[in-house]
Amino acid sequence: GLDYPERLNCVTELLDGAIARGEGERIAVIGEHETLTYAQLQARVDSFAHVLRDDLGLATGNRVLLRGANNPAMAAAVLAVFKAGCIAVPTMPLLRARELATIIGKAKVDAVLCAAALREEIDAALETGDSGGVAHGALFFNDPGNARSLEALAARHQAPFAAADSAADDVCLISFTSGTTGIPKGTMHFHRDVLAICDCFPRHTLGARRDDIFIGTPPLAFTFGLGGLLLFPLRVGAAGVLLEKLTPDTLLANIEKYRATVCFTAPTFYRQMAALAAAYDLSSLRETVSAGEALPLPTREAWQAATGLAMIDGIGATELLHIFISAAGADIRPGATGKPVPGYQACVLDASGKPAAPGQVGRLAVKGPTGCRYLADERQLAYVVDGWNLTGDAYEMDADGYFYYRSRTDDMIISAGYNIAGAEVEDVLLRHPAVAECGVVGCPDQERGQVVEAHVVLKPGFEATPEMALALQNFVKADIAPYKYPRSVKFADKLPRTETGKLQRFKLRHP
Ligand code: 3SK
Repeated sequence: GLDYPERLNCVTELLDGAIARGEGERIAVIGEHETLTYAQLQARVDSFAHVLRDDLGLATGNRVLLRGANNPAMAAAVLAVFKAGCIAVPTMPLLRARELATIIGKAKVDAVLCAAALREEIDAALETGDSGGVAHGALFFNDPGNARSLEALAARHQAPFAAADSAADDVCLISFTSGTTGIPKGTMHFHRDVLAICDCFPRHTLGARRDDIFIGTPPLAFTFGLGGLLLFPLRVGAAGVLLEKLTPDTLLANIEKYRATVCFTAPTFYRQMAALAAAYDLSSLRETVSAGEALPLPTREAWQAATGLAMIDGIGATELLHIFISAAGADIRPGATGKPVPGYQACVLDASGKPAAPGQVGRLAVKGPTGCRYLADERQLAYVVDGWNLTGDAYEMDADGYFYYRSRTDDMIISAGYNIAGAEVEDVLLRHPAVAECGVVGCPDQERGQVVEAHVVLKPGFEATPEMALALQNFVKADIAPYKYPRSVKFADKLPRTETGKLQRFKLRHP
């Protein structure tokens, strides 16, 4: 059972609890430039938490935007926000000023902790006025030479920090997902949710162990990475390797270097790594976890042929915090994502909302210890119906209870593990002076699962040339996170629309 006490601060359990159990001298996080034991991580978290409370003047429930690449300082910053009883609002490192301003405004952010290397876009976001500003200001970390950096202020606080006496169902995390309408959705999660994800997938499916060394690519700002690279290792006294800017080659090299035992990344990475794996000693790996997008069977097979490892596939969602359907070891059925992770229930609903018969494709519905609570968003009513979370995925269940992914049921494009709202890319393209109309959809792609494809009608006087396509791509890259740019641009004379003028995106999609 997942019976947590009514008063609960997740960091007390994850970090302070580990130290009380005698794990203080064990390695907790490994970064490119520093490695911290559990005791050192606790000291860092405590000093950061003092800065939040004593220097920034934050109170329980204040919201702190976090922006940084994967490294020990970013990990300590997230944990410090939880421990101080504040609410972490992690943001993806690639987001641009306009996207950050929207999040700051929507989440009513009170303060910002940002890595110095990523400062430019946050400064621009705060200057625009669209964000509404942050009342308690911004501090920067990984910023040597700055006398008012997070670390410089933290150095003045050596005393232990008493964790905020939070309730198990106090919100500690607002994680943003891109909405299909282009307006990002904030998903709120409690202290108990943070522990619940540690006590479900990693315990029952992965079999996380104290001697594990976790490694992988997802940013800590994405709950896939936050769980897989930080929370899951801490829960069992293991270590997480937190590295910035990984490529398939450098991930393999670092698995070898750190003798990593568990890897978390997306299928696109595994596909590329399979081709390179022979050059590395990967004998330390015991489990590899694929999530973020559907795992194509050829990728599973290529990885297994290259490494001998049977991949653990999983489906998760920001709304549910982490993986809720998966399978490992002898339970793996190639082609299927798996079965509901213990703690979760899943079913497939037909068009009338009733359980579909085995073999029939329908909407996936999930129930469990974590669930969707959107921040001030009426889309909550569509996502959670009768206590079931409708994830937007079309699935089929077989007679043995295995779940098979079929497609997305909404307009979200999933490319190389990134969720991209077509409507958001359309909004940017429509600001280009040459664009009259556009429709953005996902186009199936061997490498990335899907790529963003823009169908564009140009205004009179503009020519549909390769130069124009490139100009539109660069225009998008300059305005929003570069991974959202349309890799394919198709020009058309007109777009398919309903009689009422609504764009028929399904007609733009490839069969
Ligand atoms: O969005 C996803 O695909 C995901 C996968 C695993 C864990 C968490 C998330 C959000």
